[in-house]
Amino acid sequence: MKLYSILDLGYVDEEDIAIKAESICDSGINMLQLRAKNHAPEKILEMAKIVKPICLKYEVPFIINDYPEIASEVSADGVHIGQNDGELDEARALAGNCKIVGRSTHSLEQARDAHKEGANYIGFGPLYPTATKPGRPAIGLNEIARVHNEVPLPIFCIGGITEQTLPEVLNAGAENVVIVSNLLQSEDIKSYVSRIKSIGKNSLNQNS
Ligand code: TZP
Ligand code: MG
Repeated sequence: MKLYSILDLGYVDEEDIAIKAESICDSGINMLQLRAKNHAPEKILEMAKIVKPICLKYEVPFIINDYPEIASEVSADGVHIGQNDGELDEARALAGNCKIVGRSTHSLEQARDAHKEGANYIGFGPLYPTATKPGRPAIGLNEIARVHNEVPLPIFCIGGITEQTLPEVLNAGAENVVIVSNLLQSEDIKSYVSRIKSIGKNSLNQNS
């Protein structure tokens, strides 16, 4: 099970991003995204320049949400694009040397389309209602097995995943997960991630 963490400025103060990025990267997560829905692009660029060397030090792939140009400018590993953020080809062209283009998907159909359009991975959710993406209806767990059978991409289930919900998410067939608020609000990120990883290892359908 890969664990994708999002450094979401809805939960982290701007002045704390370096220390948070360091403790997240040091915890054993597998990928980190910078997501700042209420900051100007110039500010996001500044923050990306702070987070990038930390990811490099821990060899954690670094993804920028929403802004392929910023991803290109800081030589991030990738960019993450929502359903309303335009074509993947366009994002890839703007993202320069970034190899990874991820797409948010909220249904099986969108997941199939993202594969056809050349996404390198998809987010699939929100599985549960979540304050991190207010107003976006939960899709539940029913399509998880099917999306894994039909879409040959790395799939990251997302939305309302916590220590408590993770076992049922994995039992429903999830291979990889994104956890945002539950991880950022945990008291000790390193021990939180080690508990999450051990839930992943103990799940029947996991081999890593
Ligand atoms: N896309 C779908 S749900 C979501 C995003 C960015 C937020 C997930 O956050 P949390 O706090 O893990 O529910
Ligand atoms: Mg977006």
